[in-house]
Amino acid sequence: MNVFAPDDPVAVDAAPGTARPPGWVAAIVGLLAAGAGLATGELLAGLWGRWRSPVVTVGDRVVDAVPPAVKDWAIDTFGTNDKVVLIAGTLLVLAGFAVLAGVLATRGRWGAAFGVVAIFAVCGAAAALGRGGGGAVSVVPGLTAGVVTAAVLRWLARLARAGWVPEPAGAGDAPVSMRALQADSRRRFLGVSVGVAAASVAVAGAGRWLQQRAAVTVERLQVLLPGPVSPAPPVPAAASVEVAGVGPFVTPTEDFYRIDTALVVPQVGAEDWSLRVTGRVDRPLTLTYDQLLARPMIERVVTIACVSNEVGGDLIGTATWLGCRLDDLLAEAGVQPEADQVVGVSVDGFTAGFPTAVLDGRDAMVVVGMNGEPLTAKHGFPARLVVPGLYGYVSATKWLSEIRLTRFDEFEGYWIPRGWAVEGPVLTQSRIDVPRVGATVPAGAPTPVAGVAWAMLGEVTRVEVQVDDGPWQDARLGEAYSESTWRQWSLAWTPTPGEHTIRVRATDSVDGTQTEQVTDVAPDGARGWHTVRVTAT
Ligand SMILES: Nc1nc2c(c(=O)[nH]1)N[C@H]1C(S)=C(S)[C@@H](COP(=O)(O)O)O[C@H]1N2
Ligand SMILES: [Mo]
Repeated sequence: MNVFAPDDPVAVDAAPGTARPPGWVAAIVGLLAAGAGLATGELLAGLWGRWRSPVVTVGDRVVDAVPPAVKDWAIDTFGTNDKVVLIAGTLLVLAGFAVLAGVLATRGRWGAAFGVVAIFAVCGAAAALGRGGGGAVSVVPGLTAGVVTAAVLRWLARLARAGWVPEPAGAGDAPVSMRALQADSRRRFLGVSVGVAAASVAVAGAGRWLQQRAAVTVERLQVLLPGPVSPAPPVPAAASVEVAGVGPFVTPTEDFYRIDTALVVPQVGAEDWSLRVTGRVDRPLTLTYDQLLARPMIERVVTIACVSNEVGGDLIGTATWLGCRLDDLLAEAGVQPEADQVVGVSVDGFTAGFPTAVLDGRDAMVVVGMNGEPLTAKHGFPARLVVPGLYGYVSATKWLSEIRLTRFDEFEGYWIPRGWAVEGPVLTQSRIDVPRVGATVPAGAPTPVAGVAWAMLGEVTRVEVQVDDGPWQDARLGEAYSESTWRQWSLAWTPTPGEHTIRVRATDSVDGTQTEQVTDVAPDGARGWHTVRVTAT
């Protein structure tokens, strides 16, 4: 029985269980096979806009599925790197199963090995379905990755099995020729492994490069935004308190906070994009990007905020938005009387809904421009919603593909079943930007205390500052711009030497003064006074 012939691995297969490549060989086999499959997935994702990387689609599903507590922990621990950590975590789990498939395959347990691969291929394919609007074709990268993985797994495992055949009893007597053959097989296995690894890296690299090239960066630079029929009133110089450390009144786009569930920024080309108005409307509408740009545009300076913004946090920003009025668009579609919710649907599957009653004349917009330029991909190119007064999670859908008129008793937006409040009006807050937490300030000299405050129902009428247990002092307010924007404030303070605690609280025209107790951000936004401790020397 010629089970040792390296050129005839089938002979080895005929005797399952005889070949026992060591663990590290099995691991290499599994990992390289999985790597080759994933690389193919990346390549396909780069070849056609409708296909997405299986790693990213699975990662997206993981993001959707992790319990809110784990997600909060990830954001707390890793900050905005939480996404990188999730991708790494997804890959690590995958690596574990790849090794398992390698062990099974190198032991000739082909059925079990391919079963493991099939489970992953099906997961990858299923994850792509119904997300990103790619339809049935979106399963192709996941399934192809599975087929490539299985093929490479079989190829490498057979080579490995030919290279590590147990020597017969009395190993010392093994014929020299047999040893030479085995050594030869092992060299071949290692050579092929290196080749597969190099090819995978090259293919994955090409795929990533193609995906980048398809990015909308170039396309959005070619967009010529129309001018507004109703421009934003200019921001008066006095809206800014001109204190170093307090940002500009209008936040530059590159400094604007970014929050979304997308693992990689969706690259949505304007060419094959359209916006549909659907659901409980008399006349469903479809608008191409050009048709959207052809509508009368308004320009408004509006502050938007995230419900996850802790007291003192920076998940808030103000931009000059350009877009068409949402109420006009919905009037054209004819909202049916029983509809009580407007839902924005993103190309990436995210949804956010708010009451139709919110459209009370405020400047809710389908936005195409931010700070004088087409939206960046990060902030929702080609179009997003902005609704003054509401937290982003219920209103500010980026990469908008559909506006669906529905009812609260028939549809819940993305974050609602995950424990967040159904309605998300922005709560009144104030923040100390200078001095920074833990700063050292000169004792005996005037030093500015300054920051921002916002009240989206009504306006900020007063901001007060308290140092240690002293009296509450009125801060000087920057000029008010509108009810939908924050207000800057400042106060000159001459500290005595030692440690000090500074607090701030705002008063708005509707709800009065902010409550003192600091609360968690869930389920409807943080309350409480922002406090910083500093040292004067
Ligand atoms: N498609 C999509 N749109 C989204 C989100 C998202 O996860 N996906 N997050 C929302 C949330 S929670 C916020 S606070 C705002 C943030 O908008 P920005 O990233 O432009 O600041 O986007 C909203 N729009
Ligand atoms: Mo948010």
